[in-house]
Amino acid sequence: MDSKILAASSKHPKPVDHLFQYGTAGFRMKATLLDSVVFRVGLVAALRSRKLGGQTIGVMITASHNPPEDNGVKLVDPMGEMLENSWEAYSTELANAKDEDVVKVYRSLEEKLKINPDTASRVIYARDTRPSGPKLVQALLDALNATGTEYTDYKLLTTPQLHYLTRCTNTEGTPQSYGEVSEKGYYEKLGKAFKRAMKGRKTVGSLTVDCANGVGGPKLAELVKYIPAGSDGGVDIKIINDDVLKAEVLNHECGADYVKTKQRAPPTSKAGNNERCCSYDGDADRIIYYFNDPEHGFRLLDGDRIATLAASFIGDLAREAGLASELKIGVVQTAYANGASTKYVEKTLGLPVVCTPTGVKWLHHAATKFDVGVYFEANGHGTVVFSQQALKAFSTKEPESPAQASALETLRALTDLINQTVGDALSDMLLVETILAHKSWTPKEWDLTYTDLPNRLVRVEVANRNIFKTTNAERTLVEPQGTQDRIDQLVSKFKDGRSFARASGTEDAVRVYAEAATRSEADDLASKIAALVKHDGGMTS
Ligand code: 16G
Ligand code: MG
Repeated sequence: MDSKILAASSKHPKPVDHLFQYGTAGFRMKATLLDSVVFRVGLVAALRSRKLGGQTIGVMITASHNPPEDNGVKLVDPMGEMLENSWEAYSTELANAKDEDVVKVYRSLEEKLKINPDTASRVIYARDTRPSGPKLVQALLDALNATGTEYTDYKLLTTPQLHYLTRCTNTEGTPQSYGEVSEKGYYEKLGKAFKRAMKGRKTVGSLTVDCANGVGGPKLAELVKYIPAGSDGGVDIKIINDDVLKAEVLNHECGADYVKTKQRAPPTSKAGNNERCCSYDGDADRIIYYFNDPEHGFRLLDGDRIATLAASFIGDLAREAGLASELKIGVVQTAYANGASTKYVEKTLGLPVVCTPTGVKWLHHAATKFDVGVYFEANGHGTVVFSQQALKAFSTKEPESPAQASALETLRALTDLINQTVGDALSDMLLVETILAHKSWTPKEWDLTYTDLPNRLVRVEVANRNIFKTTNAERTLVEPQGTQDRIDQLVSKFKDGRSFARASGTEDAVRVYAEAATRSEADDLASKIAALVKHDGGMTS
């Protein structure tokens, strides 16, 4: 095998002097720099699969909401979860090995992790619609062939579809089976569950879906074939921004990230007042809702809103089903969650909130500690996970009334409708539509559940962002010394003030978040903290 790996590796030389890092979303950068990285990620996938006794590992080639010229690669663990933390470091190590050391590092990892090279290794993979995808797939294939890995190429998929298929593949034929191992199986599962959850209800008006000109477009068009129209107990979907042939339009003036950061609908949207709209990101693992309020203009219904909506609905169903005392239901957020949403969950819904560092893997992990764990980042990435105990309770509890029976059936339908492996824009969208239909809510009524505190996010460039070290789920700085005290002093002067600074995991910058009772106070607090961070970060402005 050594000579095969060496020969294959020589076709994918590493750019000199480039330092790669497996970050919160895998490796991500200009596609032209990624060839050697993808090859080596293929080697890591083979090792990871062998280490886990030949279970199937997923490899996704995508750069999500980044511009078209970027690409990225990440690994999916057997149950459809993000790659285990310690393996991020092994991936980074192999990605940075000198060309002549690739085999040596591969073997040393094998030895260190006690991996039997004779164990079978299996991988499934897919990519988004970027033009650089096919070439990078070739680099991956060269690694899989050199390591004698069995593989299935799923071609174009959304990231959450690959997570779903990874879990289905590894649970096929077991009591934990997660669904049929095919893309069609995914649509069928969601379509059936949606019908069961809606129980003939209608959504009001239509839903305009902006697919960011990414892979979500063709996949949503496929899903629509499996879900009933509005008049039939489903939803009328209008797809926009679904051009995947013109590479340059991907994520351009559209998509979840654009809508969230610009606080406006894509210019291509023709939706009228009070009409539901949502935007996916480039690989359809994020979703943001919004609408135009004739009185107040553009209104964003972000990840915090989806989390509170889901938690309130599932909490009510659990009570109606007589399961509230048996099941621990909770919400997981990051420090970016609006303070008003946290207060709403704790005070109005009476549910616990846990805060974790940024990055889906942390939220997901914390959510699995609940029987029903609802997690969302404000940017629209999230889902709901159910414990084995919750699944058992939903399927074995004997209903004592028709209302209880109905609540239990809806809960069971939700466990199939929700992609429990990772945040999934298609599945989350059907969840939101189901809840709005059950509550007979317009987007305006959803928006009125609580009032967001005005907030501001600022990106601050500093000499070295790595000197900013945090604790307390990124809400408190431990270094540079004294900075946190000065932040606290400033914050204490603002009504409902809250602010934190953390080094970005994806860009060379520090992000400052601030919220306060009024718009001008939030802006003022943000700019004061930003100036402080810039100063303490070693740059005077
Ligand atoms: C990554 C994360 C996303 C997070 C963002 C923060 C995943 C799959 N993606 O895109 O959840 O919000 O990083 O970026 O975990 P930042 O560290 O630059 O603020
Ligand atoms: Mg994404």
